[in-house]
Amino acid sequence: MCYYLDGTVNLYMRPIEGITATVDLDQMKVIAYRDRITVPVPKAEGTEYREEMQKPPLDSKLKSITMLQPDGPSFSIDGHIVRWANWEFHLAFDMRAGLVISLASIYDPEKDEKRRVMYRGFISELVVPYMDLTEEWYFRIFFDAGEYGFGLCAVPLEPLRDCPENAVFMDGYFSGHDGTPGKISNVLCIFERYSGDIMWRHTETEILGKVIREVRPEVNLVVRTVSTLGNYDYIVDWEFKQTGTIKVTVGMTGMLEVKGSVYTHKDQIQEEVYGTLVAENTIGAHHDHFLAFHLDLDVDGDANSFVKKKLQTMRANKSKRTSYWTVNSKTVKTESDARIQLGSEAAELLVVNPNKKTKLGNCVGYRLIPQSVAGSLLMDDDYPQIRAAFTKYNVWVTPYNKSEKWAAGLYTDQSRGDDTLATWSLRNREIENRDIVLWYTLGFHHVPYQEHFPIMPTLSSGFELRPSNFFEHNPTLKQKPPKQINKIWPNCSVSAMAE
Ligand SMILES: [Cu+2]
Repeated sequence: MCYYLDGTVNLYMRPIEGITATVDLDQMKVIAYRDRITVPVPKAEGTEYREEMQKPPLDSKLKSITMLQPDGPSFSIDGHIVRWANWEFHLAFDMRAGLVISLASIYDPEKDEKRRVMYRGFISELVVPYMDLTEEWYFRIFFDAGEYGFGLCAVPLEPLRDCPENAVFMDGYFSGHDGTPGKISNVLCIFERYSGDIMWRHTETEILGKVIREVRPEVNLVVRTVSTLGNYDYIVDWEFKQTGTIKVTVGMTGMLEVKGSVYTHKDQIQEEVYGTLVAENTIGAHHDHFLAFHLDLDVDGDANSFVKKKLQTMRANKSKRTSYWTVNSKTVKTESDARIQLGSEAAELLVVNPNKKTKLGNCVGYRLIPQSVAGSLLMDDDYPQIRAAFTKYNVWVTPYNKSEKWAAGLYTDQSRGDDTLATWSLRNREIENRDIVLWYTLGFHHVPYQEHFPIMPTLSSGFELRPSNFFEHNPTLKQKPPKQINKIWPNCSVSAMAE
């Protein structure tokens, strides 16, 4: 791919279309060169995104803002073990997966013990297939973890910008292709997030003569990493909540992959252009982002089962109502029944420990709450789909196997789709009451819009792993909320600030 750097640092917005160079990597030679079509290079004007390069006047309506923790953070880091509130987990950095969370356990005050939730969780693969069939574009299918290294492409985080004032940073190490150790400074940041949200609350107004109000503010612990893969930047947050929830959010920002075009107005377009005109001579190409999460949950031990609770509509007979819904719970026995395309039916998806029950007799579990149900729209016989077959389903469950880590195969670069999550799952192994891995494919269909030019505002999605009959009751009752900060500045009050 060729880009024109003149007049901008936003080279991705100035593609030189129509050129294909074929390089023999063994000989390190260009062995073929083709200049097929002539298309105007989009202009540099309007592609600048740096603050100092914007022409005045700049809008400065926002006043100062910060995050304060006068007593210091509430977490501690011991080597790579992080402890915060009721949580403990290990942080690692991997050149292929990026951030790896392992040995995540939560303290249960009722049992007075730490209970394992997740053995290991990481991004196994990230694929971005483009939907343009022309000669210079049809092959643009990027496996960002397997081909480029989601960790290798991680970038140093900038204090006060990428992470808030109260963040602590950690470096990442990897071995280069010749074995030389490499380092990425500040590759992870760890911070407590308080954004004014409510963990839970209630105002009781039904008791005559008094009002009872109880509000618990939400404070969470976030581990963040950012990987910049060419034009795109991925912000990955693993967030731990006192309620026992692990929330993962992936934010996408950076540059669209755009195509140079002869068109300057939508009315001129009479052919399939495989995208949206986002600026003059600039087409933002249709594409997807699919992230495969490897979630090796160990809910209270490693013998786990996958349970599908279908919500079924029932006809009511002897009632003034005609219908209701009820829950039909089924333990999934083998891999084939655990492949799920989300959105087609109402169901709760849980990983439970069938050998451990609450005092009330419910199996202890964690449930997957997906935010996105997007799955691949390509046909099964399309080459990108064969290689990225994990995108066909949003949810898969496999028995743990140490060689099954990378959803698009160990050797992704020249893969033909014979070593993927989909091919492993074809063995249809038993997954009941054993060490299992839950795979969630987080998908984004990306139809570009003009606001994504010249740099795209972050678009986020993700999932939650939420305790479900894991605790005997809401586990946060005895957790004291953080101290209110205005007490340390007696002269500063809300009303004074309002003036
Ligand atoms: Cu995109």
